[in-house]
Amino acid sequence: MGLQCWDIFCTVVDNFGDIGVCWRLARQLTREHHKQVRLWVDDLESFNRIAPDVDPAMEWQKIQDVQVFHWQSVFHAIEPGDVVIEAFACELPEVYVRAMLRRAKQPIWVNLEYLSAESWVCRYHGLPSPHPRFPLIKTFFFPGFVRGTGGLLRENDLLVQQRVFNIKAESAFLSSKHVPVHQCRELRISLFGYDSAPVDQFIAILSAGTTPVRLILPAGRISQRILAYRHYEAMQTATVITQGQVTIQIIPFLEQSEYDRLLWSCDINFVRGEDSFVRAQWAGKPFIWNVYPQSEDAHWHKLSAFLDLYMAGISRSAAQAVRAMSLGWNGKFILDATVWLNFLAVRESLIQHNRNWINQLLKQDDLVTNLVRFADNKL
Ligand code: TRH
Repeated sequence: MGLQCWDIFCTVVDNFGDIGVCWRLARQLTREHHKQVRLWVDDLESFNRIAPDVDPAMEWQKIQDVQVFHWQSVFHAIEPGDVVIEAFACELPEVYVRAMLRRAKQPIWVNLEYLSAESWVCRYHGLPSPHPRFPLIKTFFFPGFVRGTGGLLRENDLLVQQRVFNIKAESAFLSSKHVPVHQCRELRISLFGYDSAPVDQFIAILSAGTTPVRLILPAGRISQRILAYRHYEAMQTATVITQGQVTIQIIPFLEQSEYDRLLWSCDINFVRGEDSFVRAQWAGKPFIWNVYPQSEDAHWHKLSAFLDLYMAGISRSAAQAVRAMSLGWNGKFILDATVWLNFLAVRESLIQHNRNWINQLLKQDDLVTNLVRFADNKL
């Protein structure tokens, strides 16, 4: 039998989360499970931001053993893979679906959904959904934090890699990004968030505080706003602005595995969406999540379900501090210095809590292992 072939279809709705997840998934399938992977992506420019080896001008290229295809509006019929992942309900090309019908053995068709900690996820994970027109069935696969869901993305050597990332490796990484080594008492914070996050307010709070802070932002919309407001021009390598106790450092947008290193190197991480949010949890440092804003307040349910799950077993003061900071950061009320200082005060207990949280997450298999097991049982 030849190598099992997996097709992953990904449309970049906006931002980097869709391709961020698909790229990890593709690499892990290839590296750890020896699958032949074809990754179909409609926006190679965005892909190139997180994986600079990707050439946006190429229709086909092989990167880290993954075959990357530019998914264009005209899709030529191909022989479908054994397993087909439709990421985030992106809708497969009609010609591809028809080709699936013609295969002697129908491919396993999985719709990979967005991550949520809401309780309904366990009920919907693994449900089959018959195609409205063709005799094909797709299965809904929901990532999640608890048993009974599809699990989270986690490479099998991730925690080992984190452990061997010692002070020396950290300094080498940071100096390659022109970030100086830890100054005495300085708190290092990474910031990746949505435009709507109260960043200016946060900077004002940090600036007037008593703790020196280095706020590190990979270049993006927030950093552009910070620069425009202060009539600064971004420098090629690193832009540094000092305001009271805070030093804002804008670094170039990082390659995806380097972004992990940034999370490992900081004392507190502000993350967003789905993928950076999960990576911050594995990093084990205190983190604040900027949830992707959705219509009908769906994001508030997501945030609250996650906080309930994540904070189970934590002290009441830590829970209150994390909740207040999370709600303030996500715009539920005005973020003030007290909220921030209360969060800072529980930092040590959060580091301990995050170890327990990671151990709890480790009780379930990772998303890719679960997907492979699901497909193998069907094939
Ligand atoms: O970019 P996002 O906001 O993505 C979002 C979410 O996935 C959301 O659920 C989805 O609906 C929406 O997109 C369309 O945030 P996320 O998920 O954290 O993805 C960011 C990716 O970018 C992640 O893989 C990490 C990567 N990244 C880098 O590679 N380098 C960087 O410097 C930074 C800041 C991020």
